[in-house]
Amino acid sequence: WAMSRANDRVQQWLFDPTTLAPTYPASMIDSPFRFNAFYPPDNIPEIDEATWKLEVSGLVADKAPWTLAKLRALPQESQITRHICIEGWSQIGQWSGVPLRTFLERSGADLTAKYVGFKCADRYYGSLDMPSALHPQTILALDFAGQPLAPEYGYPLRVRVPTKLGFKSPKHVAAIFVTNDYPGGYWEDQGYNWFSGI
Ligand SMILES: Nc1nc2c(c(=O)[nH]1)N[C@H]1C(S)=C(S)[C@@H](COP(=O)(O)O)O[C@H]1N2
Ligand SMILES: [Mo]
Repeated sequence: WAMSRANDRVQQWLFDPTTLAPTYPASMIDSPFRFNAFYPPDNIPEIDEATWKLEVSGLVADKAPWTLAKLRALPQESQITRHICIEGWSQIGQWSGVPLRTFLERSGADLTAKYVGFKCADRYYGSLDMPSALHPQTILALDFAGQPLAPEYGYPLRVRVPTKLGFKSPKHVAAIFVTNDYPGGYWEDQGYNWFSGI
């Protein structure tokens, strides 16, 4: 763990917040797209759009929860990027949604804080360093392949961070918080490197 934390510090220092992950033409999109989670597909959470809300807490001025309609009213960004899983597979997909930077700015988040954390409907959780959270390609994805996210791909909202390994992109996000206390993550707390840039 000490070695992994030292590795995190070097990776954070090397990270260039203006370098973009490669993007691809629509002809290269993989279909069908692979599902992955820490459980089999029959355990995918069932989420009701009518009652769903995104909670916001921590170092944020506006803690009012967000509805899907409110998120869709924000500027949207679409990108075709490669999702790379630490388990040894990768696929190209198209994700669209709200840049996390835009969301954090509209929420009055303290952009000098160290971390942005995520809690998910399936008990998964994760976190990003603030420079990665503010990276122009880091989005709160609402759509996959031009359609609202299917349940297996993280309905109704997932993070998509093309500059990091796939486990750094939580699906089924239910809450976002901004903090200076290291939040860890589902796989990070079992030994995966936290920064995990690609
Ligand atoms: N909520 C949640 N998010 C998650 C996971 C998970 O189990 N639960 N698995 C992660 C891992 S390891 C990968 S590779 C991707 C898989 O995303 P996909 O199903 O869209 O391919 O989701 C990531 N985000
Ligand atoms: Mo993964």
